[in-house]
Amino acid sequence: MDLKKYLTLRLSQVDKALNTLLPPKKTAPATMHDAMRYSIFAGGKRLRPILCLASAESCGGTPEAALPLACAVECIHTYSLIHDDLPCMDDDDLRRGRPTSHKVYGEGVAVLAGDALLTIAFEMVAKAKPSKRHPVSAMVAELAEAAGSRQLIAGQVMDIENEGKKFTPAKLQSIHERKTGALIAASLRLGAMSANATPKQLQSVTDFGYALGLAFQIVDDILDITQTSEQLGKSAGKDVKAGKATYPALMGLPGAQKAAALWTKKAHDSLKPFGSKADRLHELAAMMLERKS
Ligand code: GRG
Repeated sequence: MDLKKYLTLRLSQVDKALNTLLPPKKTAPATMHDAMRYSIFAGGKRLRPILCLASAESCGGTPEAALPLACAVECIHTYSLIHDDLPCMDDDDLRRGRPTSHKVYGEGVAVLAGDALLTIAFEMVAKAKPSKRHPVSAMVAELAEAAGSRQLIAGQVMDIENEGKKFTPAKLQSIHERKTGALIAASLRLGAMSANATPKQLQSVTDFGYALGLAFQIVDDILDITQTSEQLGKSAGKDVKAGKATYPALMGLPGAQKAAALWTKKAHDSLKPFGSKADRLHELAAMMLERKS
């Protein structure tokens, strides 16, 4: 199957599963379930869940077994976007081509929709089946750690605390390892765990995830200055306006493009132990470097 067909197939499997796993729109309190669904089904690229499913396949497992875990990482990701867009954080009006949650539902409901997506993610993990090496408790711990105060939230705190300050490349990297890399790595690790991955396979997908996460973030910084808001479905040019430290600001556009290619190469190299079993992950990494939104 070519990559385009693969992406369409996996995206529709993820969306179908999310539709089943999330409470129906009219379940009370209807505003809450409407708000959760509004942000989840706003048209995200579903990169993290697709990486989760592809990782399971590379480790010899099935996408079906990884599906609740793929949905869980998407819920965490969407919650982080809703909260990141709030007036008390990045104060953004546009996300996934639509007005942000707080613009439509008000701040209170938007905060709670994020909280509810964060919470239901763990309900979804609890529905996953254990593999021989990896009990469901290990999967819960995996996601909690990646989303928690030492990783995803740590990245956001560092971002807030360092606003307007001078950055070294090392500092920027450590923020993005937490803010972007940890959830991408956890997506791959959870897929691998559902497929009974060996410690060696887990290490490979972890290294792949962190390298890919950095490449992804550098490309994100580049797109922020080279694309329009319409193309991105979110406000473009915000980083420069907010005086945010970004890779192009630190090393110029050509330097950032080189860095993205270098991290993508590191990502590819991490998959060596898999041989051709990781072909799909290689394709996804190449696509993420070339993406335009
Ligand atoms: C508020 C708890 C909390 C955390 C915020 C992840 C995060 C930390 C903020 C989101 C904004 C941001 C710049 C995240 C970095 C990762 C990133 C580029 C996210 C956008 O991901 P895409 O492009 O989005 O995969 P779609 O909409 O396609 O899913």
